[in-house]
Amino acid sequence: MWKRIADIINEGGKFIITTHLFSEGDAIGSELALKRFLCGLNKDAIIVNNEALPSVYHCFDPDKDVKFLKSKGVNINLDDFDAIFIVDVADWSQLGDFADMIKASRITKICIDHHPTNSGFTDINVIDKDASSAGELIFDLITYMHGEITLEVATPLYLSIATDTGWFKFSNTSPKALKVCSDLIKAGVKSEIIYEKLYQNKHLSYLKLLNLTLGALRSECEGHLVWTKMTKEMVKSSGVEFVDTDVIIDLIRAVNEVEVVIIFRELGEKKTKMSFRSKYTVDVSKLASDFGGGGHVRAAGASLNEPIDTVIGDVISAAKELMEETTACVSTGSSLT
Ligand SMILES: [Mn+2]
Repeated sequence: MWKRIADIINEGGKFIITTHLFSEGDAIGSELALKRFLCGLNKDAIIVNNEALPSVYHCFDPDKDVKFLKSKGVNINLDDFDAIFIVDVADWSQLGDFADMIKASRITKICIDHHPTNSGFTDINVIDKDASSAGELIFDLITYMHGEITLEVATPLYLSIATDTGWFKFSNTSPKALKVCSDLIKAGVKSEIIYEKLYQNKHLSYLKLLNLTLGALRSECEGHLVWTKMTKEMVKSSGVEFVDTDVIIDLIRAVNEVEVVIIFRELGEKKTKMSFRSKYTVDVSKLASDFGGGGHVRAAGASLNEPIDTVIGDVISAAKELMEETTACVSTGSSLT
């Protein structure tokens, strides 16, 4: 699985790494770990994303290695590179404006991903839907190439695995994921500090946004489907800089009868992003795919170029239909054994 990629790394000298829009822990952790590994092999490697690094992740990137495609001074000619690594990305649409530029170039395109909806859209695809995270796959690549798991590589890899498993709560918390994290902690990773940097540094404005979002909560299917929206006005009036929807999703999912959670986020007059989560029965990746997105059975997302209120109507109808099909309106609960 890794041989072709290892050959390309060994034979090449200059690489570029990118990830999806709305980059989060797994995306950024995978990029940083891969870059640091490649630089350790005396290769040139740069990270270029569609958007600036969200401020909550700045502490993981003290050297400012994550570049923003459209910022001044970032002038990329893809033909100068031996290959591009596209990590944690399931589909071209997740790459925003960068997708057309990548598709138009002759650069060797390598995708390393774990989303089951990934159809293998690049030249070389390593897609392992059983991997907890893209970071776990980067760990595999490094160990395949007999690379050393230094602390500077281990920290972003831990960020990847811990965030994508919801801090070891979700069903992708596999023996392998825990084994890899055990190795990462042995390499010196400080789990509690990563947690603190990510989740315990919020501003009071965050509670204001939480209040507004919870105030807009709606439920359908006798409470099995719960959704809310986050408009630009809500974000602006609360004063939040970086919107972290995961905490809100977790709060809603804590309610016993909730099976599906949907958060609609207004990004522009005609741009809406959706996050889907489910607990036991509903495959939300199907729902996301119906609206041009993708993801996992229990966590998926999509973006549409339509106003938020139009999107809400369409998506909620589709969600209710899917829930009826999967008879999820009757909560099954789950068993420890
Ligand atoms: Mn991921």
